[in-house]
Amino acid sequence: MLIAGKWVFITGASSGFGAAAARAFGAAGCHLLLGARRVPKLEEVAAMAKAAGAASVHFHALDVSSTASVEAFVAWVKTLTPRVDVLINNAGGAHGLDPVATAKDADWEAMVQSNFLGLLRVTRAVLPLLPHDAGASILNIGSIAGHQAYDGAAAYCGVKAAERSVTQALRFELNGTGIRVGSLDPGLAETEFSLIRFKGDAARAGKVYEGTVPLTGEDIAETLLWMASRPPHVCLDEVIIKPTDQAAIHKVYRRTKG
Ligand code: NDP
Ligand code: 8X3
Repeated sequence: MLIAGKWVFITGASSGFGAAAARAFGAAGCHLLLGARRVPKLEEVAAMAKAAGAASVHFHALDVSSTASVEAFVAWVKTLTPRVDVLINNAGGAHGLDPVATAKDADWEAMVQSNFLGLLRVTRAVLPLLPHDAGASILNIGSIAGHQAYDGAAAYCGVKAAERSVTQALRFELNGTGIRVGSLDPGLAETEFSLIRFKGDAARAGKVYEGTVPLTGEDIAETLLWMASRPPHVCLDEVIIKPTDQAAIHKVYRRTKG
């Protein structure tokens, strides 16, 4: 499907996968609608996407944990375009790596609000703008954490498992509309993810990727672009993408130095 000229809304576009997706969809000639809380970062991403060849780039503050913010964002979108062709629900991440016994309410709440309720809120607000029978796509970012739980990540794994359920429910609800719904579920990828999880501890975040070759934002962006540009009758329901070095959550090959 020709993706040039399509309107693409990316949540969490200020860094990582979202920023890389802005550049990739921009290079493909799309109109971009970018949202996140850090507006100065969005401004940098927008300039990069414009330089890459985007048809137009628009950005606005968005906090997916607030219904008022989501509704204000979508009201602003409606002043620019009557339709959104591709919605990428990417905003989210992990907060902490504590076992249930010592985990903090604030971390749980942040993960539920952004990864789970945020995805629902944004989708509800954008659904009226998605055209029927025109190859529109809702692409949700899940994780291999939604397939396999691990220690210290009960809440994060829980919200990513919930993302899979939301994707599947939407697939049922939208059956017959021609709107595609898919989940892209990555493994280890080097972005700001671990820095946020470990509350700015760069040394601890760096250790997550030490000695191994993780995925990059560009790997995810290319896959999203491929999913959104399949012919309209093709829906990639669920795609798992992991580094070659990662056979499973706990099985990551690490090269020793020297
Ligand atoms: P980053 O931390 O680099 O990016 C996260 C993005 O989400 C930022 O743009 C951030 O923007 C945005 N965000 C977070 N909370 C909110 C909020 N309440 N409202 C709006 N935007 C928000 O990490 P990644 O790019 O790696 O993460 C993107 C997605 O991919 C997440 O859902 C994550 O769970 C998932 N994922 C990541 C993997 C990895 O290993 N990196 C693997 C599998 C899945 P801002 O702070 O400016 O609001
Ligand atoms: C991010 C991948 O394995 O760090 O969702 O949970 S993992």
